[in-house]
Amino acid sequence: MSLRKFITNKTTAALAVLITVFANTSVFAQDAAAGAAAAPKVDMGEVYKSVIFYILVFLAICLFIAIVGKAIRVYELSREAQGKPVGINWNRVNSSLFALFLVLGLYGVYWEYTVHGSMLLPDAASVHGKRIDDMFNLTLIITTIVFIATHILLFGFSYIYKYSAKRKAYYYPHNNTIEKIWTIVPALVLTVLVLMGFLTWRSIFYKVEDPKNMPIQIEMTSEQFKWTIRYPGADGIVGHKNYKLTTASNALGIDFKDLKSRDDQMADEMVIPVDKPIKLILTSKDVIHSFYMPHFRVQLNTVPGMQTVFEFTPTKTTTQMQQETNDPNFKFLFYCAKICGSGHYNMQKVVRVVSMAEYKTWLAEQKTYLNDDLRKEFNLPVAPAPVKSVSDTTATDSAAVKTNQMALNK
Ligand SMILES: [Cu+2]
Repeated sequence: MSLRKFITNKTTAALAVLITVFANTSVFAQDAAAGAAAAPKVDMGEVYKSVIFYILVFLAICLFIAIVGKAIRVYELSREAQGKPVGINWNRVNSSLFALFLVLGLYGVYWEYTVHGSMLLPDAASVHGKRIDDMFNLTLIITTIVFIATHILLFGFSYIYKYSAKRKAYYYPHNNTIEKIWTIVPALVLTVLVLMGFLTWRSIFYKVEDPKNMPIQIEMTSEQFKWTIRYPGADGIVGHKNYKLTTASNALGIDFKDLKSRDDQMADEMVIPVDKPIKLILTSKDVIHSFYMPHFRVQLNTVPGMQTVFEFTPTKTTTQMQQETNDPNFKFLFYCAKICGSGHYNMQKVVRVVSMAEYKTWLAEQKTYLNDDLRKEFNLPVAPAPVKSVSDTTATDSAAVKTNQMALNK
């Protein structure tokens, strides 16, 4: 059997299979129609959800393209047989498609920047965030220029230098000047970007602390699937913790033998004063999570068995941000940015940036981790009974409130 005959046989066989499939489907369709007539409640919307429907649509499109292709081929062969010049100049068709693609593509870039550009995050609300945004913008401008220039060249050349019987290709194998330009220019641009990135990174992570403006420590502990916030209390230092001390009443495993732990406070939300450095101490109880505060351009992994630290200074209060974004419901949030399990989506909490005075008032109201049960557990003297009729707060709370106020007033 000759190859041609073999291929023809194969094609016939394939067509036969296709026809059988379609014939069967139509039989099914008739059955279904009959069924539908008997029970008028069949939901036709279901048909469009089935995989088979989309496979059939795909096959129909393929068949349509194949038929158009064959028709064009027949047209060309008939012209050839009549000795007429070739009907369709495919080089011109392809090159025009390239040109069209370039125009559509560039419009797509413009559309992306103008429509989706506004969906980027608002201006950074922290000191170092401004530097990160500047770097991001500079990188975006440079890459956009390069992207547009190279694509105009790529598609433009394909259009301009399409095959023509009137001219011959010029053999041009090498040019040192061009080689130098396209090696040195990207190398310089990349060096500048990498150096800027390095210096920005260093300014964020290796800054020298100002003894007159020491950061406020806040410890964040991640676990599946929540965050626990610990404020340092009056001494300004979060105390030791040890996972071996973890009990039902001491979920963080705080070591209350450490004096620095005794005044540590718990909080439901993260409240921080504006224009004051904040030192985040990030830890994890189970797997790796990622602490992420997009508006402050803060993101760092929390790793079980070690502490990671990120220092930043918020520059805008929540109220200010609500005015800037024209959204009275605007809230700063922090999230987990590492897919850590089924409840990952739920790992977010509110961050409230307020004035120093508001912060002090709020902090004074937060409870300490140490309570009477834990005092017993750690063999610590239980605090004296509260003075009657003074307030409803417990002795521990009012003691903590007092020490905090004393410390903040210093
Ligand atoms: Cu997560």
